[in-house]
Amino acid sequence: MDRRRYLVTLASAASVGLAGCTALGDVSNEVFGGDEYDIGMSRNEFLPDEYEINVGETVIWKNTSGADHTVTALEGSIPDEAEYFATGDYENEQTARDAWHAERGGRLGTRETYSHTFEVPGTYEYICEPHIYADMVGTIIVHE
Ligand SMILES: [Cu+2]
Repeated sequence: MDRRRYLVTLASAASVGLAGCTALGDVSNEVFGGDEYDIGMSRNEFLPDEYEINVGETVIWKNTSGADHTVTALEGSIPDEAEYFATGDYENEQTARDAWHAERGGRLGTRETYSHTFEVPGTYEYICEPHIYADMVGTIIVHE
């Protein structure tokens, strides 16, 4: 818990510091290097594929492979009250999935990260749109 809060704070501070400094995009790897993420993405798996947190915590995904991935929540498999989430910040699942096929929208490239804060308890299922055929799916369980 303490480690997570510290990292999230650190990450926010770093992105503020890097605003307008995109030529140094690689600097973000220093912040998220090593084990400073929660869920890695291999060639076609979320690692771990099941992850548990408490309400209000933030999950950080990192693409630890050479392939492009997405994090795309399954609208019918998240709590009713929950905010929809997907890389690219699309409003709903259909838009997110269509965007990937149209223009690789929501693409998370190698070493890029994505984070989402979970405010509603329950079970959330999500997929990687480009690798759903390989069963690249994940579950987040959020406890009260
Ligand atoms: Cu994938």
